Amino acid sequence: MNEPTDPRRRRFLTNSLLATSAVLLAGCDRLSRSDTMSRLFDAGEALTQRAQRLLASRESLAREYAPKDIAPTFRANGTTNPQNEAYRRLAANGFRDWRLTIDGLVERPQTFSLDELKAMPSRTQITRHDCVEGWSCIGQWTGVVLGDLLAQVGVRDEARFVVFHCADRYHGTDPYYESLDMLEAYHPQTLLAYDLNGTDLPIANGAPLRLRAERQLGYKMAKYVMRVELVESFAHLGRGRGGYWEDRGYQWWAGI
Ligand SMILES: Nc1nc2c(c(=O)[nH]1)N[C@H]1C(S)=C(S)[C@@H](COP(=O)(O)O)O[C@H]1N2
Ligand SMILES: [Mo]
Repeated sequence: MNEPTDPRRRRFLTNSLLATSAVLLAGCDRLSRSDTMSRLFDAGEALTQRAQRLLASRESLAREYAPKDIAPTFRANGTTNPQNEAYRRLAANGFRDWRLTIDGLVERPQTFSLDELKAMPSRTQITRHDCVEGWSCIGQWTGVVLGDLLAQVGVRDEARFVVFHCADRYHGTDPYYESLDMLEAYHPQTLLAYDLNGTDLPIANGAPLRLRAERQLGYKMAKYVMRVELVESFAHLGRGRGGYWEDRGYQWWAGI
């Protein structure tokens, strides 16, 4: 993983690593003082290894592909054309009046136009999208690194999750939303993408802005993102499970 440059991001990652090592070291210390507990010590060591492997895998990059691997058309799924009046008006005007809001547990709540997001440093990545329904598709995404945006608004220490509020109601039911923990939010491949395969993100794939969290299953990757909210808990949202599909029985943790 790239060395995080934003101090808040670096502090978060360092703290979570230190907290984990402190717990594990404390455990090892205690065990090593007793000579009758060497078998338990071995177990402790195995636990340390497993924890380190888990942490390492949470920091690892998703595989990136070559341009020749890009699918001719990126499949669309779920909502592909939001019907609500507000969204349709924004789309009819080429999203010139669209604004992304970032609020909740941040120091400086802010809105961004599409042009403002496009003027920020961007990242481009070719990755494979995996949907639980049993299909995959490789596409090239360009967008703002979510961690850069979070640095601009200043995340408060109480924030534990980033919630993505979307413009659509899935099949006219409840508003679509999703959430990530801070480690996933600060991952270098986690983007708010406005470009697919070198052109503006099509409406079918989430125009004007959608989440890419490349180590997660497809349903985490909120399309039609209107608002990013930093929260301590998602108990008050939807049915309290952290996402539209989570509220209907899917796992909140959708790592792949
Ligand atoms: N707002 C919103 N985001 C969404 C969905 C949706 O219906 N609405 N469907 C999810 C699912 S299940 C998948 S697989 C991907 C599909 O993204 P795609 O249409 O670009 O293939 O978007 C996810 N994000
Ligand atoms: Mo999906």
